[in-house]
Amino acid sequence: MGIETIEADELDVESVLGSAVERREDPSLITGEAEYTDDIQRPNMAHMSVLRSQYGHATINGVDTSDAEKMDGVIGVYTADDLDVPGEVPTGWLLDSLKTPAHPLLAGETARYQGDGIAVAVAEERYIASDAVDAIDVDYDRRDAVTDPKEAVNEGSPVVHDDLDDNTAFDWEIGDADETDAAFDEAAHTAEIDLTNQRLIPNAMEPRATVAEYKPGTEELEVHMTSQNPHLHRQLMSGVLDVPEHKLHIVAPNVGGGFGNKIGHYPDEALASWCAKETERPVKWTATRSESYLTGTHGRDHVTHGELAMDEEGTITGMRVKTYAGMGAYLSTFAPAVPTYLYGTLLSGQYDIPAIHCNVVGAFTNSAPVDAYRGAGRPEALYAVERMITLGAREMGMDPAEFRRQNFVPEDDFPHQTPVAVEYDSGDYEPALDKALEAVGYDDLRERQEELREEGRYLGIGFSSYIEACGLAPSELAGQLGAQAGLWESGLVRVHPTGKVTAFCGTSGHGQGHETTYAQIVSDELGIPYDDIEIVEGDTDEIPQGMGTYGSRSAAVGGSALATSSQKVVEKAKKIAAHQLEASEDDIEFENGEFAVAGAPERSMHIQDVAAQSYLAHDMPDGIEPGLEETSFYDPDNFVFPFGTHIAVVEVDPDTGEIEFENYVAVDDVGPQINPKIVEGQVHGGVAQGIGQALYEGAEYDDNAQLVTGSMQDYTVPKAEHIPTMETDSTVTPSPHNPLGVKGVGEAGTIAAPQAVVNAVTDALQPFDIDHIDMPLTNEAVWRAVNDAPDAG
Ligand code: MCN
Repeated sequence: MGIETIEADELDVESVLGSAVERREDPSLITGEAEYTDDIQRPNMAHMSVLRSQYGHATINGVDTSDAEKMDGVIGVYTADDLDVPGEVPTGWLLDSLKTPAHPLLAGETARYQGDGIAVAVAEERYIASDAVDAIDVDYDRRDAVTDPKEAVNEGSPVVHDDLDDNTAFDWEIGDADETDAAFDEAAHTAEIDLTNQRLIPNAMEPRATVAEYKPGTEELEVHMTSQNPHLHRQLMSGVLDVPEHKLHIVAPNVGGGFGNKIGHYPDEALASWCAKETERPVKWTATRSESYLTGTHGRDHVTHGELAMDEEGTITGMRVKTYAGMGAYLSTFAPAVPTYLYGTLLSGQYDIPAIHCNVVGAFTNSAPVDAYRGAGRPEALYAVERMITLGAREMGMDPAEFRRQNFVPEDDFPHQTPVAVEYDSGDYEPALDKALEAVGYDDLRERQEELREEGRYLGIGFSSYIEACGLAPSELAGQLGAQAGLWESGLVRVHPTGKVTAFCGTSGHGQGHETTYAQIVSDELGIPYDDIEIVEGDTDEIPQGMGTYGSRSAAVGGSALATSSQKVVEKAKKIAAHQLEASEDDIEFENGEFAVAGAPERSMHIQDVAAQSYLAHDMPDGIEPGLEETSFYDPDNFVFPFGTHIAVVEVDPDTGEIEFENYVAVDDVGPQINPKIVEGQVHGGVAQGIGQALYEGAEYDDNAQLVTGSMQDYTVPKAEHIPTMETDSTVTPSPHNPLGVKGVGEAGTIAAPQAVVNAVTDALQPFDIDHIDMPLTNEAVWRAVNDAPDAG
């Protein structure tokens, strides 16, 4: 089933790019050999535990640590008063109207969400540290709390930050309000929807963890941590702890999944590092699963009203969107960018919409901070768009596939400028839709749907024609939009005297298979066998610089940095080869690693032999330095825009609310695929996460801001049995913005799937006149919708 893999020894340099070679990282990962942060042991290592607020909102009158301090094995107990560093966790993205209340490492006077850190204990053993935390006595005054983003900005709601007037974190808009209002004034038809994009809790297999070690002799702080972006963490932590960057060494060993949850700078890793310096002992902290639920950044949390305007023929003329986006109690690192620039700019979807206006109000709430979660803003946008499109088709009485086709950006209109700032660089949407229609056997399916309805059975077909913007870069644009960092990527390609290669990239994979795909890229560019190439990521001392792995940027930006460095290596090697072959550089041809004199192929030299000569350096061309390694900082001109159509086919039992998948087809266009097996795996995983949101997952806080879905017992993460067998296919429209033509795939499935499923379920329930059910579509939610429906009888 699926794409067949090939083994590395079957690869040759002619076809290495695009081959489904098996992932080279898997043997160590699946045999337990791979080292994760929590596996790290250091002599004399101590352990840290964090006391977390038990209340969602409370005044802290005092913290009594005396009992904890007296316990055997306790090395130190620290509160906000003990910290002697700037200690303010910064946000990494600014907006014009953004309020940036302080986010201290430890809460001093006010706890603003359940899980807010109040004190830490460092002890000889993990369980002693945990017991010490239990022995700390906090004098709290509980306060009213608010967790719903729309309610939070109402007058009279409890205010999360006393130094702010209200809970509005920002009020942001994009698009032209007047033009959009005019489109609605003139519309022949409109469709509208109220929807919630529920708060989600990311569930990486490995919880966050840190091992920090301070070396007093050199004043260096070495921090191993579960990071998606070690250099970015170094930059942020340097400010928080007042340690210069060159004295801060961050390493991300194997990281067991991130999904966006390990991008942000949290207090805990900095606290463990501070404790290591304070106690002059290596300090380990590993979050429990419950701590992960309480304090790891959550995703989504939108309340949205959306409207679509159409003319007589069903051509879309306008879209209006108002969204309230929960930020949680503090601004996490990328939080302000997620519901704004990663959301509003994608509202045009695959459609040619002349006027769009979107207003987003960000709200502080008494809940865990919200940040990027696989897709980050784009799943929220495409869910809103594709639900509106489905209702637009329904309003027009048109087939949902044909309504989409009629409104697609036409193939000859690329690059396409949308009314929400972004320019789609390339695209061709109909072939993906057609492939998906063919794969599900659409015409027959509609007939079968009719027949089954006669029998009282409810089949539904749900479309998601999605687009996404990823390959997060370019720096200039990011800077204009408020990013506090560049979004380029660095790649260093070092050809050793033996002709073997070590390539270093500033991205930091944590499950995506970079060691495999990057080696494929470098092998293809240099013509050096795949097995001779090693990839290194995740270490700030080894890699020149880096921005990390998120926003499906690694292939497009990191891969391009490595490709560019490899090309520079070939350029230099060509000069050396020409000199060795006593030919003019202009006469040298390069193919599959071999430099040959044009017209005299017997006069040739392999790049691996050139490498040996470059270090031997006895006979170098004038002006050429010895050695063979090159570095690039690659910064593209635009995002890349993958797209596709997913179709879910489900049967719904209206008596029980049960949903059963009959089929799931995913046709994705991510440009040329470096490794089709890895692409397929990313689509599978992404779709599984999207189905999780559609049917099962949802973080719930009660009125006191207590997280009632605080463990896997209460928060349903889908199991293998809940995920349908998927049929995947692709179209290939290369991006003009990078040397490989690639577009990201890491988030595509998660961006595409939720609306495919919800559209399928509401399609099945059309006979009951059900237009919308909020996710997650649990059996109960579906059963209730059917029972409350006008045509329930
Ligand atoms: N690839 C390819 N051909 C393409 C595009 C990509 O072969 N045309 C390959 C890449 O070389 C890479 C993989 O597919 O090996 C994913 O590439 P890309 O889309 O660039 O995404 P990133 O590597 O930057 O990964 C980030 C992305 C995000 S944002 C989330 S969230 C996510 C995801 O990847 N989290 C993951 N996939 C995950 N997979 C695992 N196992 N664990 C996570 O935490």
